[in-house]
Amino acid sequence: MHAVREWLRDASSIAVLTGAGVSAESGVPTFRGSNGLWKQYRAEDLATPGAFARDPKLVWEWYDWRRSLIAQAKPNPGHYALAKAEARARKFTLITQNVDGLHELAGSRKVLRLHGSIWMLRCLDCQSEREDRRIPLPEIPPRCECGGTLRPGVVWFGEALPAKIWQDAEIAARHSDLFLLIGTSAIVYPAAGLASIAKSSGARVVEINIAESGLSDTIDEFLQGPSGELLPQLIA
Ligand code: BV8
Ligand code: ZN
Repeated sequence: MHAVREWLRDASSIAVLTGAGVSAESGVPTFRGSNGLWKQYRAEDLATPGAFARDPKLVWEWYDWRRSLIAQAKPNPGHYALAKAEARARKFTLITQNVDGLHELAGSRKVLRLHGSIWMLRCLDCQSEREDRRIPLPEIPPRCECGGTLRPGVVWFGEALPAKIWQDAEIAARHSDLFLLIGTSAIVYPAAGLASIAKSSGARVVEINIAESGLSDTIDEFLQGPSGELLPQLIA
């Protein structure tokens, strides 16, 4: 812990990848944990374009339910610590797989949202995008003014990540000398690949998680514990 605090202080360029684990202490259920969101469903049943085409109502009911959970969630001390670290660091890029918007709520200024935002809706027909925070949504599936069907503004399995955002994330990982991997099972790609991009570019990689992840054997330092507790200690 002490060494990592020094690395944080001395780093010239920090990149961070967060996953659902950083929002767990805000009461937002993770995907694959014991009370995982996907326990009652399988990812391929819901977070794919095929699932939405087959049953937009089911997929929207799942997102509407998650939106109602997230609307009550507050950023936790881990989110605030990352916002503080950004303010203090020379170069700091926060990359998240989360769609809950809690990093922005905690004051993080530059957030690369690899998988989009649960608050954004996009029209399948006219492609118009809008933020809509109404919970519950007035109708499921929600409709666009053009008459088209609106989908959640998130990246589903089998869909490409937003090109510019992915490019910025890769550059940040490549140019980092310290890479923090926080609260992610590191199963989903290409997001999880950022850690090895950082490592192969010479960065030190530190993982913060309550349990081992898919990448735990490739990292330099593993800090076991809840991110809401460890991050404030690291970024005192
Ligand atoms: C792409 C949607 C190509 C938004 C998500 C076979 C078929 C099809 C595709 C694939 C395939 N094999 C591989 C793939 C690629 C696929 C993939 O990686 N699949 C995995 C499952 C093997 N990836 C994709 O499809 C990506 N796109 O490859 O496109 C392409 C290229 C060009 C052109 C066209 C296509 C798209 C991936 C995005 C998928 N969308 N979400 C939403 O509904 O949220 S992914 C979903 O998983 C979430 O976004 C989530 O963020 C992400 C990762 O999960 P985690 O965040 O890690 O959460 P998890 O629950 O897993 O883990 C929680 C962790 O926290 C645990 O480690 C736990 O220990 C820890 N924790 C818990 N509490 C705490 C804690 N840590 C600290 N403190 C705590 N308190
Ligand atoms: Zn439309």
